[in-house]
Amino acid sequence: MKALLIVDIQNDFCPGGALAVPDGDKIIPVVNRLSKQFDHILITQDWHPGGHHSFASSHDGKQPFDTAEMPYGDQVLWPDHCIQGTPGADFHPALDTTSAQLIIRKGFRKEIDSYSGFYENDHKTGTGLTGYLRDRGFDSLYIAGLASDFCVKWTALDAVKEGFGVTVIRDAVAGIDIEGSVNKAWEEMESAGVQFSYSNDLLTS
Ligand code: VGL
Ligand code: ZN
Repeated sequence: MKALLIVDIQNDFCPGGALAVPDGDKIIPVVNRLSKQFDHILITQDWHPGGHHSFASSHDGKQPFDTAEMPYGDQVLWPDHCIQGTPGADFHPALDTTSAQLIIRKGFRKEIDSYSGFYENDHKTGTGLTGYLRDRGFDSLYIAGLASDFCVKWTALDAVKEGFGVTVIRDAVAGIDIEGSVNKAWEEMESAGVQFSYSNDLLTS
C-alpha cells in the first residue's frame, strides 16, 4: 500500500517566509493535484519552540547558514523559522490538507533539530513514523515538499533505511541550495536507492 508524504509546505519555507525556498510555492498546485490521486496523504510539519538550538539567534556571534558543532554533529544554523503557533509554521494557505490522515510534527525538542520525518538529527531519536506506517501496512512512500536538500532528502534516506520503497517526485519538491546542496542531495538519494518520478507519470487525467 502506498502513501503520499508531503514534507513541510509551510509559510516560512515559501517566498516571504523566514527561510524561504526559492519558488517553494510553485510546487503547491502540483502537490494538490497529486493529493487527489492518492488514497492516503501524510504530512510533516516543522514545529520548533522559540530559542531552538538550530537557530543562529541561539548562538552568540553566529549568522544564519553558519554551522555549529552540536553534540550530535555539525548543524547548519537557520534563521528563526516555523515557531510553534506562529503564522510561519502554518501550512501554506494554498496547500490542500483536507484529506491528510496524519500530521507528524518534528523539531519540537529544543536541543536537537529534525530534518527527517523519521529520526531527529542524532539519527537515533525516532518520531514514531516508522511504527505508524508499519501498523497501517504502508510499504511504499511517494515524497513531495520542501526542502529537497534537507527535510525531503533526510526523510527519503531514512525511509529507505527503514525498508520502505521510496519515490521522490522531482517536480513536486524544491530546494534551499547551499553550496551545491541540491545536486548533492540528488546524488545521495540516488545512490541510496531512492527512485525518482515526475508528477505526470503518476497523474491519470
Ligand atoms: C528544513 C531547514 C530547517 C526543511 C527545516 O524543511 O527542509 N530545513 N528546518
Ligand atoms: Zn526547521
